[in-house]
Amino acid sequence: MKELPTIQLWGAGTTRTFRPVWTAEELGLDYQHIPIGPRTGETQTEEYIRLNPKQKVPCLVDGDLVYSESVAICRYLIARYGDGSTITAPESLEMCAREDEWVCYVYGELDETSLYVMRRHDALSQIFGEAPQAVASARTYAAKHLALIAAHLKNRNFVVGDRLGLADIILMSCLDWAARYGFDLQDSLLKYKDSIEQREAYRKAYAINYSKSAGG
Ligand SMILES: N[C@@H](CCC(=O)N[C@@H](CS)C(=O)NCC(=O)O)C(=O)O
Repeated sequence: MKELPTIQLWGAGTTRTFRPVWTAEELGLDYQHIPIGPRTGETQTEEYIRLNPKQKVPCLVDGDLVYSESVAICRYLIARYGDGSTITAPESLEMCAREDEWVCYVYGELDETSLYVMRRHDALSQIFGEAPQAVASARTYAAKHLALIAAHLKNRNFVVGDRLGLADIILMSCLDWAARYGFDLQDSLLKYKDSIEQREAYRKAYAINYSKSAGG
């Protein structure tokens, strides 16, 4: 009987679960995908709570190692399995700091502060409460930061350096999310998005992750 891969990726259907799946596809990893969704009860089983007491997706299991948090999972996979041929970790301290700067910025300002606030207080308002003012203000806030990112991406193919990296995984997943929320993306963002969408690993991961349900 064929042995199961030692890497398990738990979670499907959301922007956050897309990131590890895409990273694993870029790295050409052999992994088992367990497509549980948030708010379905699937994160509340005893087995899953043992892995991730936060009861959130995504979660990675690699042998004895277990990590939650989409950024941490992707960073781990790239550092452990990247061979420099597809997605790469920066080589110098300075470039690592530059990558962190972009990852923290995009994750903090676009994901958590804007898009997820919109999701919590609109589509998920039955859980988190209706807050139209917060949703409108998060939209304006996201638009401001999308404009700054658009300026950075003029004449660039990737967020940092000249290869796909963690910052691209986080940004592209947020741009998909922003597009679903009807943001008018600037030309440089559209060009960047179009070019990333040509990647086979991106397309495969998109099909795997979003065959369940789309969300934040
Ligand atoms: N900061 C976490 C966020 C994880 C998260 O909030 N996941 C959502 C789905 S996108 C979830 O599992 N929600 C279920 C819940 O909050 O009960 C990450 O980036 O992985």
